[in-house]
Amino acid sequence: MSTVIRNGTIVTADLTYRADVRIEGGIITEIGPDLAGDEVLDATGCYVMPGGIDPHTHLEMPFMGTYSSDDFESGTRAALAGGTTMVVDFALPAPGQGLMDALAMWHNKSGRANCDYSYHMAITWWGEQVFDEMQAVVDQGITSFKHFMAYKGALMVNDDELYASFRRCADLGALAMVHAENGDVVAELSARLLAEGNRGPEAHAYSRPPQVEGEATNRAIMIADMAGVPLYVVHTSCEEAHEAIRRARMQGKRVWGEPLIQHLTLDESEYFHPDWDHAARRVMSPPFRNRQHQDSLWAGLQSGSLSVVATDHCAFTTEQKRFGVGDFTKIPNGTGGLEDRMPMLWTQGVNTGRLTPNEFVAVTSTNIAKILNCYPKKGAVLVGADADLVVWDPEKTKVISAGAQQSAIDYNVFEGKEVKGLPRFTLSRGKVAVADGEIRTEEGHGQFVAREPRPAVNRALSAWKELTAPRAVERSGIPATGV
Ligand code: DUC
Ligand code: ZN
Ligand code: ZN
Ligand code: ZN
Repeated sequence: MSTVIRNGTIVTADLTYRADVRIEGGIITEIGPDLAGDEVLDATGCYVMPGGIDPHTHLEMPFMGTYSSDDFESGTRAALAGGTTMVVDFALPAPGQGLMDALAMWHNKSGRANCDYSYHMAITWWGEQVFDEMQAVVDQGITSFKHFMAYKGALMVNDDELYASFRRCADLGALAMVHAENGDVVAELSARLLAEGNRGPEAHAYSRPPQVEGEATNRAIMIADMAGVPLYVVHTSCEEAHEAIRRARMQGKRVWGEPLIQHLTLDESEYFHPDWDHAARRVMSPPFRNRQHQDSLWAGLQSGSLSVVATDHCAFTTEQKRFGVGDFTKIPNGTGGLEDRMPMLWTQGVNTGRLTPNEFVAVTSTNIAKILNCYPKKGAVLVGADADLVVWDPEKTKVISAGAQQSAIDYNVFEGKEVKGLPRFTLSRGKVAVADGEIRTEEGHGQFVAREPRPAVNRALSAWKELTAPRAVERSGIPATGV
């Protein structure tokens, strides 16, 4: 049984050309003119692109006294509806819990996934057990480790732990990742705001100003440099953090920044909405920023100083958000976006001329496949690659509305936004999961994507050898002053 995508224009991160695509056994087996197959998908007027990869999701995650409401079934269904064919979720050990134990929990949840997936492992505490188990995690194909520099008293790790874990990542050929916000300062600002009577969702934004993100991003970059490990900074939301990443990259450091579709398209005025629910539904960390920061993020994508657009999809219902009535620090942090990332970025990026279609493919799929070392299995339209594809209709429009979404929550932060550019077909390893808006997903179809470590690349920093292998200076003669 073969499937052929006919009459489309293939768009990859570096090429645009007319060709048909043949798929057999979930794999692309031929690319060329006038192909025939058992099942034919008409791509007339459409672009045939690598399916999106969202490297930042929190599905069914225990967090802030509850669980995020999209699980691997609804979350990956939302992903496919919007043209995303792979998600990378964060396996999150509770402090004190073993990494392999957490991994088993995540494998259990992801059995319901409709599309392929991988994980990053979070380092939420430090000790000999964590150090040892990091090797086992890498052996299981999970080669990226996330560190929270915020959420003091819960998930946060301190600088000594960060440095130790970064060193371990370097030795294992793994990628270090950070949520970069200064958790100590956030805790102080939050306490002060509450003491002064600021209890509403707008205080959440005041408690996490750009400075806390800029400081932590700089700190993580410097610590990663000293540890000799490549660094991926998740949810880069402001110019201060972007500036640090830009500078590091210009210095030849392997550092990547990931703006979210929410930060690119929604601004801080959302927190001043008179309706408490409206504002609280948009509480996430880092918070939405002002227009100057948004301009900086777009410029980063255009110039290449920022590499990936993700969602940090972490969906809570209105009822869950209301845990924080009277105390903004108890509003579960997180917003959805899995279904809307690709159409929103196309509409506000490609249709405005800020991004080319090829750049769109790079930042939604190919760049992260390379960073996470699963390219060209994912992120490519090549013979031998997985047939994770989206047939993208640039003329198709809709108005985003919670009533029509796949996500399990009762609202959408992009409600009312008009998008132009939507999937006609989304294919997960060759299986048509979405056809003209009709959802044909298959629970459990998704497979785990194991990734290899990359020992050569993480030792690219010039300072690494000197910093990790110091030699005592040999001197002769008697020192001029006492020893
Ligand atoms: N930020 C969020 O808003 N939610 C999940 C975790 C995070 O860092
Ligand atoms: Zn985060
Ligand atoms: Zn996150
Ligand atoms: Zn299947």
